[in-house]
Amino acid sequence: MSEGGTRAGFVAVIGAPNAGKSTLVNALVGQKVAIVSPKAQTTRARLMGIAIEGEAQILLVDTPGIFEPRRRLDRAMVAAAWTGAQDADRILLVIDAAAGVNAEAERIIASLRERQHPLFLVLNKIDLVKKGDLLSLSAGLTARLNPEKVFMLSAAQGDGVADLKHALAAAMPGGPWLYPEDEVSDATDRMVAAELTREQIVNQLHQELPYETAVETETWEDRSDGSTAIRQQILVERDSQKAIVIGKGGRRLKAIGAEARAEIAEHLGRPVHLFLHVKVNPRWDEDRDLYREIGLEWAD
Ligand SMILES: Nc1nc2c(ncn2[C@@H]2O[C@H](COP(=O)(O)OP(=O)(O)OP(=O)(O)O)[C@@H](O)[C@H]2O)c(=O)[nH]1
Ligand SMILES: [Mg+2]
Repeated sequence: MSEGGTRAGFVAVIGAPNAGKSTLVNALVGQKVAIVSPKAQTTRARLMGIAIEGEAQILLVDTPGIFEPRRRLDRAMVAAAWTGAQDADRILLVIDAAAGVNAEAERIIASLRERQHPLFLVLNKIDLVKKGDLLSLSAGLTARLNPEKVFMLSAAQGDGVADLKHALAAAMPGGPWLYPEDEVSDATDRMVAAELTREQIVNQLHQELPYETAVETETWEDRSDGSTAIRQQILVERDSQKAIVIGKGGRRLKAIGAEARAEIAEHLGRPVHLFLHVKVNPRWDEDRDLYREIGLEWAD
């Protein structure tokens, strides 16, 4: 890559929980770097996905959804999202066009109006809405936020993603690339592995439970036979939750482990032995070490 025409910059992807931010980051990168689920509050910590378009390197900061924080973990998540936005060259505000401007989106809009940060507006999930509704949503938001550009797309189906990528590339400042060209994210293998297990928990379990769960890596051993042995601990807050995660005769935990193991092996490109066990810790969300492990700053 020649120095002359290169560009590189940061784009903070923010929005309400479940708007499709992580899906969009994966679509822009062209592979899965962030976990996704139909439930709100899936992303816990900032994660950078790296997309390349022509001479531009676009560093996409996927952030936790912004919502009204109640407990410490919430505050840390919301703080992580706004910190991601602070120094970005562009903020990409993702709105779920099917949900419209809900209370959570309303809070974010109010905050953005105060910040006056260069903004691209993305109306996502257009596969779910009628064109007329989309246009009035777009008009209303444009009047309030004055974005530099507006995109209507479907992150899940890929429609409109190429246009957005192109426009982001053009908006990046000139300068050398900040990461090697084969790098797709800033997450360590250890973090990716824990996230892939958490993704299975979120997707295979119901109700509030996923939110009250965390995954911690205990040991990681790259063996001489080319395989990797990983021991992870699933933290839950109550005994009753432990029983649900384990399931009848251990079936649920086995299913979570089987899917996670396959995904981790694919990510690492080597065979994986995954050992999962469940531990009850009613106050895991008050454990400072765990925050560090999952990439969050302690919120006072
Ligand atoms: N129909 C449709 N569904 C979508 C689209 N984009 C994302 N989704 C779905 O919306 C849900 C949430 O997607 P995520 O990417 O996890 O959303 P997020 O904004 O990262 O959510 P948090 O991390 O919880 O804040 C998932 O079930 C996605 O498959 C889209 O363009 N169309
Ligand atoms: Mg997410």
